[in-house]
Amino acid sequence: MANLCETIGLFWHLFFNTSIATAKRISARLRLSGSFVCWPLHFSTSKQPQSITGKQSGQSTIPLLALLAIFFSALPAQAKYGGGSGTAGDPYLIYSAEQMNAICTNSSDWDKHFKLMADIDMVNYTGASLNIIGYFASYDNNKPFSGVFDGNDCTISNFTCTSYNTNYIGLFGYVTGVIKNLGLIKPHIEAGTVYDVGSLAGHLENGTITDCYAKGAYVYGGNSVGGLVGFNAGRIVNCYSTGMVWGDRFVGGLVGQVGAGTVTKSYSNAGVSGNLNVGGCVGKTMDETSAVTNCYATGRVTGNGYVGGMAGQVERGAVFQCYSVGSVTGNQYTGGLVGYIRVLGMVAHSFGDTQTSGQLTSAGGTGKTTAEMKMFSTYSAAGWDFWDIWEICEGMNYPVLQWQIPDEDFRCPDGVSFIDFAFFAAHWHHRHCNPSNNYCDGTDFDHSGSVDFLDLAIFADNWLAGVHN
Ligand SMILES: [Ca+2]
Ligand SMILES: [Ca+2]
Repeated sequence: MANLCETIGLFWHLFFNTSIATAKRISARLRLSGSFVCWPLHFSTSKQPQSITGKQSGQSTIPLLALLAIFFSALPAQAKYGGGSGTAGDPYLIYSAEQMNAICTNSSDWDKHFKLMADIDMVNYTGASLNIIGYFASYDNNKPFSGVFDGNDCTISNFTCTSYNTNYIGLFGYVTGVIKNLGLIKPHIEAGTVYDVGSLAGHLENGTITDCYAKGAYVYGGNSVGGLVGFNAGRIVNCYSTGMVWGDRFVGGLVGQVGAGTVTKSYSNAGVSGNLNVGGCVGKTMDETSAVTNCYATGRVTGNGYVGGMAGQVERGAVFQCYSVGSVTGNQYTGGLVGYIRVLGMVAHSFGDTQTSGQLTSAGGTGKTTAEMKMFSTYSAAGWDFWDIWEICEGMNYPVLQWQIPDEDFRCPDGVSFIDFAFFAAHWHHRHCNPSNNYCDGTDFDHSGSVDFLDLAIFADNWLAGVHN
C-alpha cells in the first residue's frame, strides 16, 4: 500500500493539474520545496493550499475533501498511527497528539522509524497523561528509544511532563537512536528532585540529536538538567534552546551534563539557575572525550558554585571555539566563560564578554570587551571557521552560526532590513538563476530561474526577521 502522505500528495497533484495556471505554478513551488510538509490534514495551518482553494470556486474544495474522506474511511482498521510500516523507506506517520502519545504504549516500536507530519499541540497532555518514550529504571530494567524520529521541521507544543520519583525525564526519556528536525514550543517539565531531565530527552546515550530546538522551555529538575537534553553521551548538532532551566547540580541552558558525548554548532539563550555546576550552555563536562565546540550562550546564569556563562565546570574534556555573553552570578568558582577547570579539562580559543557577564575573570578562555567580542579579528586570530560555520556583522553583533541566518538576510546577520532589500533589488528581474550562480546570489528564493514577484513576496514575508532564536 502506498503510504498515506504519498497518496494525499497524489490527490493534491491531481487537483492541481486540473486547476488553472496559477495553481500549477504554486504546485511547482510545493514540489520544489521537497515535500508536503506539515499540512495535509491541517488546512488551517497551510497557507498555500488554502490560498489556492480560496482563489478557485468553493466547489473545488468539496470534491477533494470528499475524496479524502472516502480514502480515510477505507483505511484498514489496524493501521498504526497515521500510516506507514515503521521502516526507513516507509516510516510510521504521526499526525496528531494522540498518535504521538501512542508511541510510548508500543515499546516494540521504539526501534522503528517515525515521521512527524503536522504541527501538533499537546496542551491536553499533562502530568501522568503524557507518555514518556524510552525509560531507564535500572541497568537490568531499561529500554531506550533506539529508532529514528524525524520531526520533519514540524513542532510539538505545550506538553507538560511531571515526575517526582522517576529519572530520565523528557518527551523522550532514554534515547540511543536519532531525533532530528524537531521543534518543541513551550515544553514544560516539572521534575524537581530527579536526575537526567531535559525537554526533548532526559538521557542521550550514543544517539544523535540534530537540528532540534526547544523554544520557551520551562525545565525544572534535580541533577543533570538541560533546556534540551539532561545528560548527553551522544552527539548534539545544530540545536538550540530558549526559556528557563532550574536544577540543583549540573544545570545547563542546553545540556545539563556532558559525558562521553559532543555538543557542536549549537547555542542557548535560556536563563539558568542552580546550585553547583551551572552554565549558560552546559553545566559540566565530565568525560575525557566530552567536547563542546563551536557553541555559544547568551543566557543569564545564577548559581552557588562552579558557575560560568558557557560551562559551570570543565572537569574533563574540552570546550573549544565557544563564547558566552550572559550575566553570571555566583559565590564560588565563578567565571565569565567557565567557572572551574580540572587537570583533565581544557578550554581553548574561546571568549567571554567581561562587560556583559559582570565577571572580569574566568577559569578558562579569554576575556574580551563587548566591542572586541563583536570584531571578526578576535575570532579569526583563534582560527574560527567563518567559511562554513560562523558569520559576524563586524562591529554590530556577536558571531552567529550560519544555519541560524534567514536566507533573506543577505548582508550582515543583523536581521532582514533595507540593506538586504537593496541587495535583493539589485538582482531584480535577473534571469538564468541556477546552482552555478547560487540562484542569483540567493535572491531567486523559489529556484524558479528568475527573480520576480514570487521572490519579492517571500522576501516581504521575512521582512525584519532576525536570526532564528
Ligand atoms: Ca541584514
Ligand atoms: Ca524566482
